[in-house]
Amino acid sequence: VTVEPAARKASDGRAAGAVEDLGNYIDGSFRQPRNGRFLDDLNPATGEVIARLPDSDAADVAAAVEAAQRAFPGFAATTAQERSRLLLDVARGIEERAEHLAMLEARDTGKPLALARRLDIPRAIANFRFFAGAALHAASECHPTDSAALNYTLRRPLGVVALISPWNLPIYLLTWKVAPALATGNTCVAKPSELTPLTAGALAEICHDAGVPPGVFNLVHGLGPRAGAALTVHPDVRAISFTGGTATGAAIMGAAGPLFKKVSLELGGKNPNVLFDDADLETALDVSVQSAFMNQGQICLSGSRVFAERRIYDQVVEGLVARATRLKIGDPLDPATEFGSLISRDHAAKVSGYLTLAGAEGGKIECGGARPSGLASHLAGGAFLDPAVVTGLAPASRVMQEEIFGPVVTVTPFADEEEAIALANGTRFGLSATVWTNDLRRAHRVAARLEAGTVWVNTWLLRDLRVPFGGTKMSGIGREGGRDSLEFFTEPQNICIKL
Ligand code: TXE
Repeated sequence: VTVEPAARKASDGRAAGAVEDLGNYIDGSFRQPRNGRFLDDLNPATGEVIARLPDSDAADVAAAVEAAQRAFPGFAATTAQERSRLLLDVARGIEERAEHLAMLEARDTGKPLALARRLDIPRAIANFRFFAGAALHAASECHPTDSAALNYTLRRPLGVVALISPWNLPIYLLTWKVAPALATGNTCVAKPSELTPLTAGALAEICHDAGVPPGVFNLVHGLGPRAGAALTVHPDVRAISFTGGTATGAAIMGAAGPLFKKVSLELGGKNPNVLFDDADLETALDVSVQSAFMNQGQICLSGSRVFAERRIYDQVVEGLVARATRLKIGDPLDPATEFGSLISRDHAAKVSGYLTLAGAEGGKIECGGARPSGLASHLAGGAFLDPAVVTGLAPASRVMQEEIFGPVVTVTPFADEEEAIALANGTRFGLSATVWTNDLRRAHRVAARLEAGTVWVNTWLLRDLRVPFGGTKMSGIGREGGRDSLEFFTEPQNICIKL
């Protein structure tokens, strides 16, 4: 069953030419928020309003959770084959609309269209294909108690799960949660970032067209403290998978704790990128500039703290500055653009504030930090900022300790392996780390001592969807990916049979 395009939007009948009103997607249909209120969705590169999204509140959340609750028994009873096929159909729907989705993502986030085409949309497809396969391969354990008993473990879906996603990789991260939630037979309510609602709305259309039954995938737009918070405390939500800032993660953990909900939190990072002097320096620098500035530095896995062995320190600073200043900055929709707009002017102001602070903390801004010159006039209202390389800061400085989540990388020299490890671990975060060396033994030795959920050696952002993904310390709790996702979204039940 497909709905007519007109019925897909919660239009309030405003004049043609007005921006589109997005709807919540609840129980298989697009609806206006009950309170009738909408928020503006901006294109951060131009400042123009490109859509309006529901400013949903607890009433919309309740309707979505109720629909998901009603749909749960039926969906939980589907076979793994059926769910796998459904996920493959969603993947195909994304693939068929890949170009449209890439365009939506670039307009909504300010990221280069080329990046959305290369990274975000292919990954959304891969997430659905991967968990379509995983659904078929899931197995459970058996613990024979000698000849006395046989224990086996059933893994049941949880029920209604809440999926809360951020603005930096909107469809990439939302599908990373939706696909395993549905693969394991749960029903869900998704709450995408209020800053980037467009691809989530398109995903609802794709799920609808793929035949995902009403109530299985629900989407509620709106503000974090209103719609998001209502979702996290709803008594019928059994688990929360959240990706976003550490402060928000703490608020969610605080709200969900007394209600004993299962939570998986993927939070911030301040990831070390350690270059030893035996590394293949050209490759290390090419990848390090990506690691620092891809997606305008707004990736939780960004290598925002570079540590360079003293002998190569000057080369590293020069190499990063040369590469950063060569990045092609401009209109995200120009396919040649490598570096687009930040998510908002507020966020750009926050990032600029850190550069001012870097100066006050004794740092030197080697390049970047200003508004790029020569931008086209339609980008005059955009949230642009030149990528910045900062040196001379103390490891305890705020700029080296706090997640900036923007195009700012610090470079710090180190004397030896011990110091490199101490500097790398010297933060309250622990999401990822990168090590560059051609010494095999050192690579293993250092990697094992780094306090990070993921350590890359001589690479960055190389992701295998089977591996456990997540952070230690203030970077979160829990792991997702492969078997970890299947386990998060299911409840183990032990059955003990006396023999
Ligand atoms: O993220 P939020 P924001 C970091 C980054 C950034 C900072 C704040 O440093 O500057 O976080 O960004 C929803 N209950 N990261 O404010 O608030 C919100 O609506 C339930 C790092 O944009 O964490 C959105 O859907 N939900 C990060 C989602 O949480 C709530 C990615 C994420 O928003 C809520 C993004 C609440 N009380 C930001 N408050 C990464 N490391 O990947 C907000 N939300």
